[in-house]
Amino acid sequence: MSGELQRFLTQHTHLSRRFFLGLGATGAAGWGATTGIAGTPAREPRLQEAIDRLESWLTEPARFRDVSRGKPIPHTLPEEKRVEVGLTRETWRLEVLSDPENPAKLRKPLTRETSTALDFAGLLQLAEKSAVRFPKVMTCLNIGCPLGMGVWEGVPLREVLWLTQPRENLRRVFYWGFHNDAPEQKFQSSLPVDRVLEDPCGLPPVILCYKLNGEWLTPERGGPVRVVVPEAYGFKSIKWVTTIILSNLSHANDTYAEQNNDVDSTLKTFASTLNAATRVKAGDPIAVTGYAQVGTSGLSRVQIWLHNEATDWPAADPHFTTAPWIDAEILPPQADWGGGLPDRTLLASTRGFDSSGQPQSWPMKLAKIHWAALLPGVPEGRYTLRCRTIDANGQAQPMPRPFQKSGHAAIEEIGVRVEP
Ligand SMILES: Nc1nc2c(c(=O)[nH]1)N[C@H]1C(S)=C(S)[C@@H](COP(=O)(O)O)O[C@H]1N2
Ligand SMILES: [Mo]
Repeated sequence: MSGELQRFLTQHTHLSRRFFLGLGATGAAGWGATTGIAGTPAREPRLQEAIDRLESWLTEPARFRDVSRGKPIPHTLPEEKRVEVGLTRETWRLEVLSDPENPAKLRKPLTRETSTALDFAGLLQLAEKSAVRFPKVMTCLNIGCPLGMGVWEGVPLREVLWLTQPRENLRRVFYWGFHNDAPEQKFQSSLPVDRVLEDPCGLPPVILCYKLNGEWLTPERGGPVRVVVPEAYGFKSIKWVTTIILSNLSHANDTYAEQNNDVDSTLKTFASTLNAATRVKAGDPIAVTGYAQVGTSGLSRVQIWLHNEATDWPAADPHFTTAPWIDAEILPPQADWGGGLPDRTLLASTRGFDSSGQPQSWPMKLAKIHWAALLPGVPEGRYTLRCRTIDANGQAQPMPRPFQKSGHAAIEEIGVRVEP
């Protein structure tokens, strides 16, 4: 490391510490403060302003980003066509069949032919006893950034599986949705049967989902019924589900694998910025806000680092592990959860929340959280702003799973120009 770089880093770290020690954490507006004991100084105004502009925790169903295949895309079909093909609550049917190629032994498959396919009323009947609700961020493995954050409600898939009275030779479950009756449009996903039957490590169950944020699932979000797999990337959560196959196949058989994707990957922990000025004045503190996806390995810290591009970074440290990262503040839950919840008491019966509707742990796993930091002012120059997470196992991004095809975890880089 050059002497100049060393000096810069030392100064940068020092400044940052001093800055942070002086910062209180009293939340104004929607952001209640976990650390906001009476008497702590308010946040620096420009930081507070950036925090107040942050998105809400939950996303309104209509504001999710949509990732839908099909020609035409099933949710764009006119209402009468949707009625005809079973894409409404009145006409939906779900078949649960044995795989002809790798048969599982079922006493009572649910078929259209024998009029035993499950209808929506039948699903709601199961819901009376076994409905569950849980928060989950929907993220596309290929796109990387979350599509939306929701409270998903449904019936554990195992309840429907048991209706078929399986006896033996059952190792895998695969499933697909309506795809215009065109075999080449079929988009299927799959799970080991064990994951359907049991919920390891405190995970919520895999569900047949019919509500999002307390409202019936819209056609765009996969309604009337989609699968939702809590810990998985979006492609496991098949929309417009019509067919479940119980199979003795011993390996994954997801359509998504064709794009070189790692179809067994679970949600990764990573951070991204939402607000970062790309042009600032020398010496002015820089307010930065962002979100983190809390993957299956949890989240312990979010950190940021402003690197002066005039100084090279040693190639031997491609993940910047020795950089003078500083901790951002992980923001407490907002007073208003957003997402268009019709009834705030919904959260009181949602996994991860207590009976008063407060989260049982924070940052919450399989969800998004938000963070904020104020960087001290720096001299004129070109800089790169980076943010990263450190998961609950102490692994810093992009580790422990740096490969793009198992989900996005690369450290984000934003150019910042500091002007005189
Ligand atoms: N039937 C069907 N289900 C699907 C898809 C699809 O194209 N068809 N896309 C999948 C992918 S790749 C993702 S990332 C999520 C996106 O969910 P969303 O559109 O509700 O945000 O849906 C999944 N379920
Ligand atoms: Mo996706």
